[in-house]
Amino acid sequence: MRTDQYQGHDYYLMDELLTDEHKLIRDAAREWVKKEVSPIIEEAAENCKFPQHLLPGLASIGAFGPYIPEEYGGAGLDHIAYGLIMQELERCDSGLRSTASVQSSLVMYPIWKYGSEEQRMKFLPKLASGEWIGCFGLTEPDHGSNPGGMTTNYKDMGDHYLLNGAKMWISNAPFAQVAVVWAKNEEGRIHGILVERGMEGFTTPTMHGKWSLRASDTGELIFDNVKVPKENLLPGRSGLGAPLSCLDSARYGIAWGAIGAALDCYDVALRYSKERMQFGKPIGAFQLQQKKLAEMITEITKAQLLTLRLGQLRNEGRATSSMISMAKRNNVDMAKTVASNARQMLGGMGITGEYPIMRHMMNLESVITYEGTHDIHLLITGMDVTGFDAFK
Ligand code: TGC
Ligand code: FAD
Repeated sequence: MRTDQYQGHDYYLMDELLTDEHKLIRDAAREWVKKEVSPIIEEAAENCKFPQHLLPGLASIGAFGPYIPEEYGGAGLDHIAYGLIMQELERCDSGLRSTASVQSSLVMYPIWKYGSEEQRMKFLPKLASGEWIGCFGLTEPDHGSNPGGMTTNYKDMGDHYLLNGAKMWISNAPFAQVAVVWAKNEEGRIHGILVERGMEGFTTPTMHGKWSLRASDTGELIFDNVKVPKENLLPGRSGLGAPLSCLDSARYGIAWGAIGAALDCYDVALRYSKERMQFGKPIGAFQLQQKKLAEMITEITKAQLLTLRLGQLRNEGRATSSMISMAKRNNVDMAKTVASNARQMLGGMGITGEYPIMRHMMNLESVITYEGTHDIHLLITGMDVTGFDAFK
């Protein structure tokens, strides 16, 4: 990959709406990414391996639990700061953002929100420092969009729980020390349970053959009569609403992250359009190429406005799940379109690893599928505006 020459794009002067702290955090994340990740990300994607040596650096820029209170090792920041960090990470690679958003929103968040004080003190500081990595097991081989149908279950054996079942498509699973697993009890009620590496009967095979999100490790979680200590059950909330509330936080981060991927594609295409000469002119001087660039920056700017407003509402506790669904769906779709047009603008060079666009395009195929597919989020909006539940 070439030197990372990325510069932010702020067509509607949105920086004026950010605090100095927001800008400081974003710029620190950007610099760290440029120095530590951009030079190696293409190789990581080619090798289909998350570069684990980046974990302490991710912790140092506050990417693990930015909004978790400092007493538990988090950075105690607001949700806009969280979003900006996710944007800078996904500007480089969606898999990098995935690792951080799973750790923050899907592992630290449920332990903080629904865990006991002992669980918080045991897990959160180590997760914040990157010493431990976590994963989130909701999806099963036969239950993806419909997690409420899950069959993973546990039985009360008196002094412990006995866990059986399997989860699939789990980010970070192959190297996580702890898994937040959603399973049904004997009454069929969903609870969160913390399963730790080393527990007998618990294995995490890597999933191979991905053409997308290759710089993120994905695996299965297999539970074969795993004895889980009773103190590992999350006591604070049960029912499907518990995991779905964690998804709200992660989907919110993805809405910001997708803007990062789009910004990178736009940035590369804009620079290329000024350098690449055809018919005696830079290709950026042709109206058809200008149309692509003008539409890209228009859509990016609309997404930036939508998402910053969502961040303000989330800071005030007023962002609804359906608002978050709208932003996740819109922004990922927008990023996919930007990436596709940017790739065309680079001609043949657009399909090579010398530029990041093809990698972003492939990554976004996962991003539009996980955390609720494009169509599931449309149905959530449809349900919100009509009052009719298309899932039932
Ligand atoms: P439904 O009957 O509508 O709801 C069940 C209960 O949940 C409540 N609820 C929510 N609570 C908090 N936040 C939300 N977003 C919520 N949505 C619903 C609801 O009020 C109800 O509560 P209660 O008290 O009445 O029981 O549930 P349903 O079975 O009809 O399903 C609804 C649907 C389809 C929207 C939901 O299942 C869904 O969102 N499906 C998509 C599944 C999904 O997103 N999976 C993601 C897995 S994790 C992942 O992909 C990580 S990728 C990470 C990375 O690498 O970045
Ligand atoms: P399905 O649910 O089988 O959907 C197939 C198609 O049917 C989709 O187009 C869908 O939109 C459509 N469909 C389904 N239901 C309806 C309906 N009612 N109406 C209309 N259309 C419908 N999960 C985790 O728990 N933890 C993770 O860390 C995690 N990481 C992931 C990482 C990657 C790289 C990927 C690809 C997935 C990950 N997932 C994770 C799983 C992800 O959340 C699921 O893939 C996703 O929820 C969709 O489920 P599915 O793949 O089973 O598709």
